[in-house]
Amino acid sequence: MLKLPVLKVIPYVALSVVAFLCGYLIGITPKSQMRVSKANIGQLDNNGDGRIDTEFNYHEDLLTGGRYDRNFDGEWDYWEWYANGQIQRAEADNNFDRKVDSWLSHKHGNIVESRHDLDNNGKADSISSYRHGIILLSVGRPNGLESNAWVEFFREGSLWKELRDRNGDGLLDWLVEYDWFGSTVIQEEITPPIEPGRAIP
Ligand SMILES: [Ca+2]
Ligand SMILES: [Ca+2]
Ligand SMILES: [Ca+2]
Ligand SMILES: [Ca+2]
Repeated sequence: MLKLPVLKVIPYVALSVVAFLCGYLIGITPKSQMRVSKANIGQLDNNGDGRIDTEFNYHEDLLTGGRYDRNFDGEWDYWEWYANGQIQRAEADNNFDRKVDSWLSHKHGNIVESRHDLDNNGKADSISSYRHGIILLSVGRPNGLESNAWVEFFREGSLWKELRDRNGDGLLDWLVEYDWFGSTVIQEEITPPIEPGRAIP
């Protein structure tokens, strides 16, 4: 029969075991199948096709980078860079043509800016800004054009207003507004047309 002091210790031991297991799970749950090599590289085959499609890099237990093959075609299409364990920036090939078409910047773990190449020539055509990780504004400057060809406004992550330069004269001349369901509620000519710089808050 167990003596009293031993009985008193049992709940603490049980608690320690639970805490250890929780920590273990928190640390590795998403990477439970991961192979970690001596070179501090962790690799995963998420779809089980025998090809590595996710790779993490570590330095002294801190994540320094990652790359992903999201469509499982054997080509990396998303890259991330970390500092002090927090994501700093990422690049993506969103149409899977093996050319990067999106560049993302992060602060305190949240995305703050993204640039996108819409016509696939390697040059960004739009710049989006975010607050608390949620898109606020997107400005279109096709291939680095001096003036803005369009300005899009978002509320709670949904597009609600856009101003466009439809005739390419460098002035925004067309206004469209949407409701919460994405239906157009206003669509009209802006008269007189406005300088793109004035459209941005
Ligand atoms: Ca795979
Ligand atoms: Ca891929
Ligand atoms: Ca691409
Ligand atoms: Ca472009």
